Amino acid sequence: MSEPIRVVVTGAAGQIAYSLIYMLSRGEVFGYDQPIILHLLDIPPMMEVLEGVVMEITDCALPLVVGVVPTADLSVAFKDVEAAFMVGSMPRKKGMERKDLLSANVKIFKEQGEALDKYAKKDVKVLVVGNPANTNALMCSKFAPSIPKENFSAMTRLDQNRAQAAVANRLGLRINQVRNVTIWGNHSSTQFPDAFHASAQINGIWKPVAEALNNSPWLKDEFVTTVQNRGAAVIAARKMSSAMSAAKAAADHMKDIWHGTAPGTYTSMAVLSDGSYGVPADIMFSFPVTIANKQWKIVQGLSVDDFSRSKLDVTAKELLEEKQDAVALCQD
Ligand code: NAX
Repeated sequence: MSEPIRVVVTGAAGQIAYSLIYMLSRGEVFGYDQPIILHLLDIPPMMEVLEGVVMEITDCALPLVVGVVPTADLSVAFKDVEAAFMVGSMPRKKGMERKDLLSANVKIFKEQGEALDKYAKKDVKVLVVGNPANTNALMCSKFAPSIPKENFSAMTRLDQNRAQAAVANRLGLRINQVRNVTIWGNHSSTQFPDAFHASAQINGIWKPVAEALNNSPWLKDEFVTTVQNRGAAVIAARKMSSAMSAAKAAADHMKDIWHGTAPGTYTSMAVLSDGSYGVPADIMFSFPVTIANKQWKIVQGLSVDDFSRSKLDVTAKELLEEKQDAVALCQD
């Protein structure tokens, strides 16, 4: 067996973490022969709840979990971690303006970025889940200057999984008979779910999804809005936000970072824009990426027609505004 790695989950007493911790502990992300030491961070009022989570981890009798460190102390939580799932954040409360939410979260991600910088391994891979995820990831990386910016990403994998499932459902296929559906931009309702470069396996042959759907207008309207609003639909039905599917997506995202993407496939994640596809640089924008040796590369050369261009521009504009607000809040 290899040496254990230290993995931190923030917001560890919350509902996404409750599913995620189990997936990590089973070996689904880092490998079925990779022992882990779980660092579980939450805020002081949640320590009793977190103690209950620790009891359950113990009672699961999981052979890969060789240590559990519950804490509210950032210096303990981030010490020597090689992977960080940044799930904890301030939820939007009644009467809260978008700016109030951003303000609370910028403060959290500034402090946690500084702690990562100080205590984590320099090759730590940081996945931000807590909303507003893209901008939180940007701010987190800015306050961790000694860690490569490429090591930070934000999660749009849940949106991608939703989009892939919607296409598979429409075509009556299994989930793994659809590939390369992309989410562009922000993890918000301005995101652009794009199936124009996706393929579907029909009778054993891979063909473009648009062709399989006879260029149905569905791809430009209902598909896009359904994926954009899926989170709200889950809340309306469950009276709570997506948790099991969000945890699965976080596991998928980090698994791809750790083990790479399969040949011929790519995945979506929000990473620091380098200006590809005319997207402004220095925002965390979701792109299609391939991953090898724990390094991502933005997939180049996909065609962007006028329809897609306008969608990319809308979501980029929102991210630029979020960034401006976040930067201003840090100077206050
Ligand atoms: P919960 O409210 O169940 O859990 C959040 C946990 O974070 C709580 O235990 C809370 O005490 C903790 N927390 C708050 N401030 C903290 C801090 N400063 N340090 C450490 N922990 C802190 O929320 P949950 O449903 O688990 O969702 C967590 C976050 O994921 C939310 O911001 C949510 O909006 C976001 N999501 C992001 C998604 C994405 O695709 N990027 C999808 C799912 C989810 O909506």
